[in-house]
Amino acid sequence: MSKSIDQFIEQGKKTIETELETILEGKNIPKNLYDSISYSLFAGGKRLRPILLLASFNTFSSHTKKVLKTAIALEMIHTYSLIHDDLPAMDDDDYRRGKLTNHRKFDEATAILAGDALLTYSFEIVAEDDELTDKEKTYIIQSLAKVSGPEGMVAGQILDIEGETKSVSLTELEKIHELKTGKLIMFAIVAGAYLGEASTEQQKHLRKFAYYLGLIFQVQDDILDVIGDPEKLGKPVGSDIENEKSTYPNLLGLDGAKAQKKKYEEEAIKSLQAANADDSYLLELLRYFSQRDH
Ligand code: GRG
Repeated sequence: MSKSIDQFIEQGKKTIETELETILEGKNIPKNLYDSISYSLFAGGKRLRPILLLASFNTFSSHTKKVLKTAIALEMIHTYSLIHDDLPAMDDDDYRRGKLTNHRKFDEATAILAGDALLTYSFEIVAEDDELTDKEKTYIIQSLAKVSGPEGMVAGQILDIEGETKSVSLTELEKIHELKTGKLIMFAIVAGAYLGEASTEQQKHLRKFAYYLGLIFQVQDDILDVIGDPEKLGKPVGSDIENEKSTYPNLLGLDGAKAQKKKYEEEAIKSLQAANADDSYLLELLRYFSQRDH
């Protein structure tokens, strides 16, 4: 680890942005759709998932080029999910990352189609990736579909919507987050380890690490909605309390949520150690996730 974690994140972000710009250039996409896609792809996302994938891969291999297409495919799926999550039929949000949401900037039909395009294009990118063997492509395409599909992120989204009208237990809340946000995070870690040729045993422990990391990400998201800085977050805070949403602070209180986060951190570190991967950026990213302010 020659770079500090901040340098690693900064450099990873730049690498991902360049790769995203390159892949969109020269594509024959109708102008309005292109504008809508790039508006959300370059709206200031933190690129956490691709950075996690790079960190996981780099724990076992230094040939970063091998995972770049997989990393941007993942970011595209994440971006699609946010565009659709903001739609009137879902969260009906006007702002994301301090900017108008896609359907507010363009219109609803364009936003839906931009999401559809990002989702489908991500699979095209992996299928055409010359860096991967056919076996690796199949693995990545199948895993990406699984984590984002009806047993993954989409399942989490519907459970979350249903949960809005009833109170849920901590176990149910964990299930929703494991699916809705955790699965893409899990993909980043496990696919990075797989492509880096980590052993099956290491992948098993890293899967567990990723599970807790996903929950840490979500508790912190909920905590930020209570005590976060709206300027840094690019959105107003307090909406979860107002909407009586099932969140960690609403369920456990603010201190309870912080204590729960600490429990997840301890479990995550144990798994990282079991994978013999604690001397890596993954440990520092765990702290970054837990303490992030936006
Ligand atoms: C529409 C199928 C479908 C799924 C949407 C992930 C998701 C499912 C909705 C997002 C809802 C949300 C805001 C959850 C809180 C946690 C979260 C995923 C925040 C956004 O991720 P960041 O902080 O986003 O990594 P940036 O803006 O940095 O890319």
